[in-house]
Amino acid sequence: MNVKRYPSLSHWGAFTAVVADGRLQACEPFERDPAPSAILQSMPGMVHSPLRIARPAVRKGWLERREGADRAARGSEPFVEVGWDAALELVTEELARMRGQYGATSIFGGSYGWSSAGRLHHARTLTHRFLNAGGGCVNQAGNYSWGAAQFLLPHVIGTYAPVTGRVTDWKNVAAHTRLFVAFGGLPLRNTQITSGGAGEHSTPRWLEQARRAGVRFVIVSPTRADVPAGLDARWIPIRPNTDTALMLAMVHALLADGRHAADFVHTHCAGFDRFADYVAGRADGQPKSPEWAQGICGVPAAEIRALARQAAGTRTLLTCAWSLQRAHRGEQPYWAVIALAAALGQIGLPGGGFAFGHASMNGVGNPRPGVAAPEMSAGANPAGKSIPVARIADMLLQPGEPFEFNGRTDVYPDIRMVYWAGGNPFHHHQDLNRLLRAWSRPQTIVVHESWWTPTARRADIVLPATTTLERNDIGGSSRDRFVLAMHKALPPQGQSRNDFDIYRELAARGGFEDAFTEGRDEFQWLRHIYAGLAANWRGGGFEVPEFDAFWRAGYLELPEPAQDFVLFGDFRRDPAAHPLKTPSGRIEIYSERIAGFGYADDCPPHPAWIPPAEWLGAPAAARYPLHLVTSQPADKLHSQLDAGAVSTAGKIHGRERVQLATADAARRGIADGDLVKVYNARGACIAAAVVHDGVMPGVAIMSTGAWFDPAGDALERHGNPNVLTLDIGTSRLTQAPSALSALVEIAKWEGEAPPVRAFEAPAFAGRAA
Ligand SMILES: Nc1nc2c(c(=O)[nH]1)N[C@H]1C(S)=C(S)[C@@H](COP(=O)(O)OP(=O)(O)OC[C@H]3O[C@@H](n4cnc5c(=O)[nH]c(N)nc54)[C@H](O)[C@@H]3O)O[C@H]1N2
Ligand SMILES: Nc1nc2c(c(=O)[nH]1)N[C@H]1C(S)=C(S)[C@@H](COP(=O)(O)OP(=O)(O)OC[C@H]3O[C@@H](n4cnc5c(=O)[nH]c(N)nc54)[C@H](O)[C@@H]3O)O[C@H]1N2
Ligand SMILES: [Mo]
Repeated sequence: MNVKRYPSLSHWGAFTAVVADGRLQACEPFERDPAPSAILQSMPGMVHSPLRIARPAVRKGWLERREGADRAARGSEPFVEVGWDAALELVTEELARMRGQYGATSIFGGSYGWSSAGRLHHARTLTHRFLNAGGGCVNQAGNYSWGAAQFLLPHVIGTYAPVTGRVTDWKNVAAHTRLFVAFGGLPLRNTQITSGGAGEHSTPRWLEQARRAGVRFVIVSPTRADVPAGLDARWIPIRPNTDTALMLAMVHALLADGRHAADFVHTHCAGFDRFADYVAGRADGQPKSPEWAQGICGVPAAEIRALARQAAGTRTLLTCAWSLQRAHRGEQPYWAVIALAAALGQIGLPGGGFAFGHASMNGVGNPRPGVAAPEMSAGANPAGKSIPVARIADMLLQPGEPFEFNGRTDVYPDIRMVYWAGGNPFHHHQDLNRLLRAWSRPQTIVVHESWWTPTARRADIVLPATTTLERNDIGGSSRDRFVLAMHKALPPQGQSRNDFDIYRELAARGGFEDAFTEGRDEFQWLRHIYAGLAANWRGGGFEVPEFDAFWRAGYLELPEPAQDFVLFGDFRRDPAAHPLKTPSGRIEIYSERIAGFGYADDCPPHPAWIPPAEWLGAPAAARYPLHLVTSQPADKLHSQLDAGAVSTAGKIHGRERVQLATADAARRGIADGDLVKVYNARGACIAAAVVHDGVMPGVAIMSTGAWFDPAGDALERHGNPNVLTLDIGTSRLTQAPSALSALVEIAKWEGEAPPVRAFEAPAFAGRAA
């Protein structure tokens, strides 16, 4: 057997692809990775899976009647396989027709999604690059990961860099932090992933170093599973979406005890006094006391007081998982944690202050010099139009309607054509039954995919894309010290082509090939991207080999920085010399700018408790008494590799699991392993119950990622929780997704459950020339 080995990279880690007889046999973890992810083991099966899209395919009705076809038949009608030439001609004609008849803002090219770790062949970037070069499109602003933070934090601290990963680093934490309070916990499952790819899974070793250094951990979360195994941490169970009340009450306790940092809030903050008035209840008559908070968040008042005292008495770092802001009113916990950290007065001190996402992704807080990661440019969008990323269904359902966003009022464009490559909206969006209705609005939907995902099945024109293993690329992340060469290990499977080549050919047909390629082929682009990286690193004082040496070695490594990074260390030392990029130059605990937007009911000018639309204290809880938390899946990245060996091994009766507390299960006659129906007014899905007492009563937890498998009547068979989630913006300020604010009820599934069809290829109605 002729065995070959190729260096490669994925968002779940670097690896060596072992290939024999034209097939991927194994993915061996990168030798420099101390904690590789098991997700790698799903790749061999998936790369050669019968779910791969073999040839270009066109929905039958669309092929026959184009814009006259029944758009609601997407997903149920068979496909006709066509040759590449015919497929590319159809896409070219449609784009030209749209641009000619309706203009660039009739084409939605947001294409949100993760696609590959390789940066040249990053499908979403290439989609933007292609559509921008061809005249523009409607794009998306922000992301599902930390969209509320992205648009809130600049008003408060002048930057959103702390959610891109630049927070007080772990080395500094181990050396200086004594108390580490993690709202949303430290679920190590999430640190399997780095956007752009991890050379080294570093979070486990840094956490271990902090533990050995004697840092005490407090985990505030609705589930004990957010306490990493082996960490002797205190678990404080909390009702979902109520951390703001807990944080406000901690400030109340500090103020009441006179333990707050009166000097710091005076020298480094703006508007703390007005916020303190609110906390004291001087305006609304309601002191935000620990007793008040207990009634909301379920944490005993005495415990809130004790935590506030403990935090004030030692060096304390407060960190919030990104999940806290992926919820209705998600701005508030992020602003409140900054206000609490300000009251503690340790912002900018070693090991103190606030941070975000220390375990939301690998590499957050990883000590790394602040130089660039490899990048591919998408160019500017001549149409100059975008919507907040999570408002896609609103946009498709309400063309011409106004919406507010970050101080501006805009109007939803009238979308006739949707173009998607490298994302799975039937994974990532909320209230998928509503998205189905929205999806039936556009005339034409084009998708590039490698597999028959729920989104590919719901397209009119499907173009088969290669996977990372079938092309050459370069990958890396600004949170990781390694940059990886990704060698082509396999020929394109079936008739698939690289997204780059698909767009190059489409650009050629449209007469703008040079604008898309800038005259470079794959290797010329890799050299070009590398040259940009090398120049940046050399400017930072690092030695970098020539491209060919890098390509042969398979990777490039940055040394650990000599100096710790402390968030806002400079500003702390000298706020006049290092002002923040806020209107006052300080941390804005009260924001005049946000006050000017007039969003008082959903984003007032200081952190506040405003009940979310759905939470355990909402009126709807009488009918749907369980708060559904949807977390990131341990055994895959989002919906990627859901049909793979690692993910399918974790399913029960082929379905996603739902975790619930023993008392909640008993009350409903549900036993561990039972199939259940999880439902609310928006929809229902079938899941398998996992019953234990590591979940707070009143809470149900499901991982995202099961491929959407609707059976009609709003029943989803596979356990995709996004049929249940709420599709509204977090607030008019940031319009981010409210995925984590959903109430549900659960009942035992009686009788035979309909079989899961998610992993069957769609029906074909023949092949055209
Ligand atoms: N309820 C709920 N919903 C959520 C979340 C939550 O916490 N709760 N989390 C949200 C978050 S943070 C995120 S980031 C989103 C993630 O949402 P997505 O990024 O949309 O999810 P993925 O499953 O990663 O989708 C990527 C798709 O790209 C395809 N792909 C991979 N490589 C290539 C390629 O080279 N070319 C092409 N053409 N396609 C490729 C994959 O097959 C896959 O179908 O989900 C969001 N949705
Ligand atoms: N294995 C794996 N890792 C991943 C991903 C993946 O798909 N798979 N996706 C990656 C991506 S794109 C992103 S953006 C990050 C997301 O990172 P996060 O947003 O941090 O991840 P989540 O799993 O959504 O939530 C983390 C924890 O928050 C807790 N939580 C939920 N709601 C609340 C609340 O109201 N209060 C408190 N105190 N806790 C709460 C949940 O118990 C959950 O375990 O994960 C990344 N890591
Ligand atoms: Mo994300």
